[in-house]
Parts: sequence; C-alpha cells; structure tokens
Amino acid sequence: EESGKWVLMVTAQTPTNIAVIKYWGKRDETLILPVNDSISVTLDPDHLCTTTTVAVSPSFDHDRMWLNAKEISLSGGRFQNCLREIRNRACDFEDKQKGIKIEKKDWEKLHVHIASYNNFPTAAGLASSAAGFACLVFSLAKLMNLREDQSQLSAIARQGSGSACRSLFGGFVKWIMGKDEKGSDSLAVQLADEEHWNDLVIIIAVVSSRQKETSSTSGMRESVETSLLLQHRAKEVVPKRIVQMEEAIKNHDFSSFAQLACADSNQFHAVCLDTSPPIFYMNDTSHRIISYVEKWNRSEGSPQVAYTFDAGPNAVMIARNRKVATQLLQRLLFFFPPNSDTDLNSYVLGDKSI
Ligand code: 2P0
Repeated sequence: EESGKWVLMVTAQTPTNIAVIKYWGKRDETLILPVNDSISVTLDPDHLCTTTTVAVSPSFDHDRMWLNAKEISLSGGRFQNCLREIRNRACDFEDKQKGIKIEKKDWEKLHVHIASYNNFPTAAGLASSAAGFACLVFSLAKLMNLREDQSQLSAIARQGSGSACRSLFGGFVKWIMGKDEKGSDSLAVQLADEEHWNDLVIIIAVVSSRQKETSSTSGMRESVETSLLLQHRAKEVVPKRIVQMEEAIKNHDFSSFAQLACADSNQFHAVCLDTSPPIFYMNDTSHRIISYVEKWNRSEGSPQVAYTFDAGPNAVMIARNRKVATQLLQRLLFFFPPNSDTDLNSYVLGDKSI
C-alpha cells in the first residue's frame, strides 16, 4: 500500500475488579504507590467491562481519545505517563503482506487514536477507571509489540489508576505494594485463576447512581494526611489479613474469606470516618444491607454471603454458591423493592463471577 494510508488496530476487553482487601492511601501520588498490599476478584469479562480499540497510522497528526463515543482530553498526567511508558518499550513491528514496517524509533513519531466503551453506565458509581486503564495499557502494549509480561504491564496500568493494575489478570489478584522508590516492584500477580473458585457468585446492588462527592484520589489523600487509623491499618492490620486471605482463597475457605472481606470493608469505611473532615461513602440503605447480611450469616451459623463497599454506597455481595445467590437476590428484592422509598433501584447479577 501507498505509505501513509495504512491503519494498524488492536481491540481488547477488560473487566473491572472488586477489592476484598482494600487499597486506600498512597505513599507516592505521582507514581501511584500504595501504603499497603491489596487483593481483588476480577469479574467475568461479560459484566462491567471496558472495550478499547487502539489504532495507529501515519495519517494521524495527534493523539486522540473517545470515551463512550465522546472525545475526551488526553492531556492528564496519568494518560501521558502511561503513553510514555508504553512508547519507551515499543518494539519493531513488520507486516510484510500489508507492507507495514515500524522500527522502534518510529513509534515516538506515530500518533494513536483510542476509542473506549464501558458496557455499564459510567455515572452508576461502579468503578470504571480500573477496567479503563487496564484495557488501555493492554491494547496499546499489543499494538506497539511490547515484550513485557502481564505483571510488568500492570506496573504501567498502576500509573493510570491504582486499582487498574489488578485488572490485568482474571481470578484472584494481589497488588504487591513493593519497596522500590521508583515503583518497579509495585505490581499485580495472579493468586488463583478464574477456574479456581467458580462456585462464588457476585451480586452488585446499585443503591444510588449519583456521582460520589469525594473522589477516591482526593479522599485517600485526605485520609493519609489526617487519619491515625489509616497508619495502624497499613502497618499492623493489612499485612496479617493479606496472609490470611491468601490462605482462605487457596483452601476455598468461605468462612474466613467472608469474615476478612467484611471486616476489611468496614475498616476502610472507618478510616473514611476517621478522616478530617470525615468522608461518608455509605448511606442508610448500605447500612441496612450490612445489618441484613450479618443477621442472615449469624442465623445460618456460618457465613453464606460476604459484602464489600467501595468509594460509594453500592453493595457488592459475594455468595458462597449459586443456591445462596438465588436466595440472596429474592430476599434483596423483597426487603428493598425497586423504586420504593429506599433508593435501591436495580441489580446486576454477576453470574459465575470468578
Ligand atoms: C480498591 N478503591 O482497592 C479501593 C477500595 C476504592 C475503595 O482503588 O487514585 O480509583 O486512581 O489510584 O484506583 C479506588 O481508587 O484511585 C480504589 P487512584 P482508584 O479497589
């Protein structure tokens, strides 16, 4: 083909992840280095995911990006950091049939177009930056022929959004906080693949679709600056919980898994309350869901459902199996009927979530 007319494209799809041991607080804001390890579950690819197509062509004259078909600015530091890290590692590429040859040094001069779609409403208060940056980094890495493995790519996605590094893997994933000042060892590793514990079913109850008032980035900055509980949590509590959670996952020990996940969610929200001024992410409906699940678990004699809440009021519930999930959904719909005075208005069933 005539030079300048070709377009090279890659499309990838990445699900979001739900932390069961939470990330809250950075020791380095620019590199996005956390104050503690975290552990998450990656959802099935067909639920809450981002699909991203990246393209490169000599006819593109600047980098551009569209999110849900609307053009957005790429000028943010986090986008630029990810793009720079990927371009630095780009490798030679050749497609003889199409007559395309790109040498390592050419990638710097070539511009990219990025189109990204979320299959869930961005405003629903469900984490979108995790899937978004993971998908962006993965698809650009494929396009530019990077030789890095998934963990090394996760360290790049981390610089887009902390929780994004965990979406480079399916199943159960640990983000190791690392020791290096430059962040080279702050990356994600897979603890167990998507088949390891596939009895679990995740149900997400959308309690409110309003945008949260305090973003995670500024919320965790304020917690680091003002919360003594955060210091205690990062140094004394999380390191022990990480070891116990890894054991629970390895042994399919749902009782320990649920106790740890619920306790860790509650401590994260306690840290938010311990922040000055205090941050309130959960609302009355969230609290009622917690009380309800706690009561059910106690009446059964052992945990059947784990709950966890992120930087918003929506409940993520993990049922120990499909039978429990069916019961849970029926009971939620009974106690929190859609469009009633409680503002619990819809459910997303993450079936066979892990
Ligand atoms: C988590 N969250 O572990 C925790 C629990 C929210 C509560 O990671 O500033 O969007 O981009 O690194 O990753 C949300 O924080 O924040 C988050 P940045 P991010 O999933």
